[in-house]
Amino acid sequence: MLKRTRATKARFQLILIKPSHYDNDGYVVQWIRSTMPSNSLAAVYSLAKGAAERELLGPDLPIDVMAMDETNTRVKTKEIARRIAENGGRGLVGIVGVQSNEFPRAVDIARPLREAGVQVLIGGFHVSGCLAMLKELPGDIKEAQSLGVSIYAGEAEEGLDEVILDAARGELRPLYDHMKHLPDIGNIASPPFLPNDFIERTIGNVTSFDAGRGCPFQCSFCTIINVQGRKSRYRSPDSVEQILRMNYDQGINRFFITDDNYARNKDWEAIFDRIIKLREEDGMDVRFCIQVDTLCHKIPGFIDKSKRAGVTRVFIGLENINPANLIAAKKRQNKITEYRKMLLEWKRVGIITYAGYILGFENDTPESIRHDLEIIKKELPLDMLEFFILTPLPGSEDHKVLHEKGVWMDPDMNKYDVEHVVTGHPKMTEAEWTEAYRTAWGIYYTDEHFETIIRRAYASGINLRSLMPVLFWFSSAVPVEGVHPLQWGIFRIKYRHDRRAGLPLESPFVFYGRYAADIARKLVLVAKRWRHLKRIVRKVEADPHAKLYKDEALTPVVDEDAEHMELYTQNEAARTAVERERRVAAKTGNGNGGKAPAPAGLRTNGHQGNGHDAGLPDAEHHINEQNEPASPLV
Ligand code: B12
Ligand code: SF4
Repeated sequence: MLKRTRATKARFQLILIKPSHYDNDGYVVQWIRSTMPSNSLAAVYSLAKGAAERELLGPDLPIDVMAMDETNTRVKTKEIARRIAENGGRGLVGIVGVQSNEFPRAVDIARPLREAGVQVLIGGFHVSGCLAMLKELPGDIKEAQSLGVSIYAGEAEEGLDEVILDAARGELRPLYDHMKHLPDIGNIASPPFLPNDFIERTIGNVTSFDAGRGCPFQCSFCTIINVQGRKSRYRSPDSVEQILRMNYDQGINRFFITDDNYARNKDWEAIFDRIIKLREEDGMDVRFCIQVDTLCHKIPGFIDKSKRAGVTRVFIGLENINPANLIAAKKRQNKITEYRKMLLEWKRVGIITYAGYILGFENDTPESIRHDLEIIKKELPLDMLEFFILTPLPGSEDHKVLHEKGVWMDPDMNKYDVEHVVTGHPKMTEAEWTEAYRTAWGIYYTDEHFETIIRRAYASGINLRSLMPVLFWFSSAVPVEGVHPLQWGIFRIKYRHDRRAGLPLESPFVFYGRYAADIARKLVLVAKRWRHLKRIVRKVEADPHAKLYKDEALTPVVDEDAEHMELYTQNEAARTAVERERRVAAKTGNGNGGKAPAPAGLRTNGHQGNGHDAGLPDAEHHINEQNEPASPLV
C-alpha cells in the first residue's frame, strides 16, 4: 500500500502495477487473496530495486520502488499522483506484465495518471506480442500512445535503467522496442523477487520465478515463441539457488516455475541437480510446480529427478486428443500414443498432474468435445483437466494470420482471457462454442469422476490432502465464480467506482444488493461443494481395498491398447497416428522389438516407462512427502 511520506528532499518514485482485468459487468476482478504472485512483477520489481540500490540516479535522487498487484490490491491513482508530487514530482508508473485481456484495464489506470501529468509506461505480453507479429501497431496501443502513455516491448533485463534515466529527466520516449534483442538471463544481479508482505496477499506460501524462457516448438496458437523466442535461455543453477534462498529466508518454500516448458529448458538437469542438493544435503524443504510438454517422459531421468527436486504438481500441455486438431495447430510433438505413457510415469512417482485442454480446434463440435472428454476420463490417468477456448492471442501465429486475412476478431481485448469466444468457428456458432466451454467443466468433474480421480490418486500414492484442495479449486472456479481457476482467488472484492471506462456508475442499491446476494450464493455453493468432495475422499479412505484400485487408465501401456482403446480407434486421424507410430517403432526397433506390424508404437519401454504398475500400493512411500498444500497450484 502507498504510505504517505512527506519528503524534504526529492525522491524518484517508481510505482509498478500489475493490472487485473474486468469481469463481464465491467468491474475489476479482485480478491482478498489472489492465486499467486506474478513473476512478471517480481522480475521488474527486482530489477528496479537493483537500480535503486546502485543509486542509478545518483546520491541526490534516491529511488523508491513500490509494487502492487491489482488482483489483490486496489489501485488508487489519485494517491499515486499525490505521492509523486509530494516527493518532488519526479516519478514513473510502470504497468507491468500486461496481457492482452488486461490492456483495457491498464489504459483505464493510465488515463487519470496521465491527466495528472504522471509518466506512464506499459510493458508485457500484449505490446510485445503485437510488436513481434504485426506490421503496424493496433488501434488500442495507438490510443494509449495518444494519451501520452509510453510502450515498452521486450524484456526489461537490459532496458530498465535507460527507462528510469529517461523518466527522471522527464523525457520518456513513446516507444521502447527491445524485441530484436533477447537478453541473457543466466546470471543477472537482480533475479525475480518479491518481499513477503507482498506474497502474503496471495494464497499460501508460494511465489513464482522463471528458470528459463523460450520453447523450441511451433504451436500456432502460442505467443511465447514469438515473444520470448524458440531458443532456450535459462538462469544458472547459482542464480536459481539465489532465488530459492532469498525466498526461503523469508519463509517461502513453494515455487511455481513459470517456464512454459521446463522440459525444454536446456539446463533443466543442472538446475534440478542443484535443487536436489539443496533438498537432500542442505535440508531445504522446497517444492515446485512445473509446466512441461507431453514428451517430457522421454528425456532420460527427467521424471525421477523432478520427484527428487521436490516437484509435487505438473502442468501438461495436452491440448487435445484428436490428432487432426493437433496437426492443424502445428502441435505435432503431441502424440496421442505417448499420453498414457507420460501420465503413468507421473503417477509412478506420485506427482499430481494437471492438463490444459483447448476447445474449439477446427474439427471440434459440441458432440465431439463431449465424446473426447469421456474418453479422457476413462482412458487417461489424469488428475485435473482445465479448459481454454482456442483464442487468437495477439502475439500468436493464429492472430497474425486472421489479422492479415481480415477475418473478424472481437476488438474488445478484455475478452482475450481464453474464456470468451472472440472469432468464428467452422463448425460451431458462438453460442454453441461458449456453451461447450461452460459445460466441459461439468462433463469432466462429475461425482463419479471425482471418485475415480481420487481412487486413482490414492492407489498411486498421491496424498489426498494435497489433491483435494486442487481438485476443489479446478472443479469449482467456473461453476461458483464464473472465472478460470488460474484467475480465481479467495473472496471477491468489488468497488462500485472501479468500473470500466464508459460504463455507468450503478446506484448503491443495485450494486450492493447484487453484491451481497452474490456473496451469499457463492458461500453456500463453496461450502456445499467442499463438503461433498470431502465425503467422497472419506469414502475412498475408508475402503480397505482402495490401495488396490485398478482401472483401464491405470493399467500399464500394452500393444493391445491400440485395438480397443477409444483414444486410438475413435476416428481416422487417431488410427492413422497409431499406424504412423507403429511404422516409426518398427524402424527404430522401439515398442515391439522391431517386429512389424508393431501395434505398440504404444507400449511402455525403455526410459519411457518402466512397466511399473502405477496402480499397486508400492507407490505408497511417496505419500509422506507431500504434506498439506499451500496453494491450489503448488
Ligand atoms: C505465470 C503466468 C501466469 C500467472 C501469473 C501472471 C504473471 N504474468 O506473472 C497466472 C496464473 C496468474 C496467469 C494467469 C493468466 N494468464 Co498467464 N502466463 C504466465 C506465464 C506462463 C509466465 C509469465 C512470466 O512470468 N513471464 C516471464 C516474464 C519475465 O515475462 P513478461 O511477463 O513478458 O515480463 C517481461 C517483459 O514483458 C518486460 N515487461 C513486462 N512488464 C513491463 C513493464 C515495464 C514498465 C517494463 C519496463 C518492462 C516490462 O520485462 C519483463 C521482464 O523481462 C506466461 C507465459 C510467458 N512465458 O510469459 C503466461 C501468459 C502471460 N498468460 C497468458 C494468459 C492468456 C493468461 C490468462 C488469461 C489465462 C486464464 N484464462 O486464466 C490468465 C489472466 C490473468 C488475469 N489477471 O487476467 C498469456 C497471455 C497472452 C497475451 N497475448 O496476453 C501468456 C503469454 C501465455 C499464453 N498462453 O500465451 N498467468
Ligand atoms: S509447447 Fe507450449 S510453449 Fe512450446 S510452442 Fe507449444 S504452446 Fe508454446
